[in-house]
Amino acid sequence: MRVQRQNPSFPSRASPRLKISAVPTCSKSVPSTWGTPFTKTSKGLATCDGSSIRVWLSTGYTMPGSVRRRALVLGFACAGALAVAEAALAGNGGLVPVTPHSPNAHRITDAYLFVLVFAAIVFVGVEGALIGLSIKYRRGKRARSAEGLEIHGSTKLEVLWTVVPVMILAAIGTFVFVKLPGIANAPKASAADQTTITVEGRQFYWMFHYPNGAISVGTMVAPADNVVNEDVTAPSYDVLHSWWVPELGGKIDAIPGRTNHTWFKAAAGVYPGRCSDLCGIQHALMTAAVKVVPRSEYEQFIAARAKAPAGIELGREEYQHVCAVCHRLSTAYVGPSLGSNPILLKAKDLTTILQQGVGKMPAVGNGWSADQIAALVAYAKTFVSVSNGG
Ligand code: HEC
Ligand SMILES: [Cu+2]
Repeated sequence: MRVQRQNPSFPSRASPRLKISAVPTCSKSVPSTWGTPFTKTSKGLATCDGSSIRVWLSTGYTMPGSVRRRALVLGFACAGALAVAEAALAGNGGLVPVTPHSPNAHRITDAYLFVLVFAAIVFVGVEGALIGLSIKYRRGKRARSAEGLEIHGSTKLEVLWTVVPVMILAAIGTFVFVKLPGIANAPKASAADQTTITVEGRQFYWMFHYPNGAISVGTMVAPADNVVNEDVTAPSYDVLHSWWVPELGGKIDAIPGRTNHTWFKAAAGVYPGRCSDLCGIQHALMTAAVKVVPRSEYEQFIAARAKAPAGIELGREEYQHVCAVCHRLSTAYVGPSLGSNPILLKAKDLTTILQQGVGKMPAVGNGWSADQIAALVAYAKTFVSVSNGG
């Protein structure tokens, strides 16, 4: 028997519970007034499957038990997977940041833990009350149409849940404002106990400039137990990046044409960092390392770099942190393979490509000095093999 379609007319939402007795439990005799966007299936009529909050709201219709159970299991499975994924990624239980190794990073972790304690108490309190009260006041055997308890205000409770949050916020605010200056401002240090390194964010690599003019790419070398001031910037023609070495402090934006300041003071060690702004296609490979070494070793390193600015070591860094992000030697990747490309051996041609870009390749070497290009050529000579007659 075909049911003549009519314009949908929703049952009133004002008293949905009264409609219950009229609602069938399966689709065989679904009233044609259910012709809502939710129930217009290919069969043209409502079905028992799927969930529609609208239908529920307007009718009080409840999903069959099996559907509800499946949704519940799925929900728990998703929540479980999420919880485990976070822990697996973080490697330290997923609850706290990496172990800090610089005074400013310590303060950031302290602030995080301070807030976490309140958040945990509030979470357990609110969720506990939610679950407990849901169980305590569940419908149980009461009729579906029975009205719930009518509850009037509780002055004591209302004062409590106004005053306690205000006190929590005041405590957090005070704590953070006390800690903040120690995060932003580097401690005073004598000239011999500090240095300033410029951190330049570029698509898709980090370049470091040292006080004596030396340059490194991808790995920053810094003196141990000294205050290291970082001037973080990006060239005016580049995009936004964000310098982040979690163990040594917070994120700081590398903004084209501007300079932001941050600092760290760490014991010897290697601390991984990365760009934390989505800055383009190979953003995920925009990684870096901060290698903290004894002051004498640091002095040696920058002196050697400044003396031989076209050295093969710089070339290797440039290739690995700039070119290898998009190129492979023998297979095409984002760009064509470079293993037998003669351009890499000719400083002049290479300069043109790196400073102006070519086709879809951005001008990754814009602003590089002749020495920097010579360093890349020197390194390329160790792996590029050009067949004769090519
Ligand atoms: C962001 C990705 C990216 C980076 C980084 C990159 N390239 Fe490229 N490169 C490309 C793409 C894409 C092409 C293909 C350009 C086209 O023809 O559209 C290319 C092409 C080339 C070519 C071939 C040009 C030709 O006409 O034969 C050379 C040589 C080259 N790149 C060298 C380099 C070197 C050296 C570096 C490192 C300093 C580098 N590229 C870094 C993406 C990149
Ligand atoms: Cu970036």
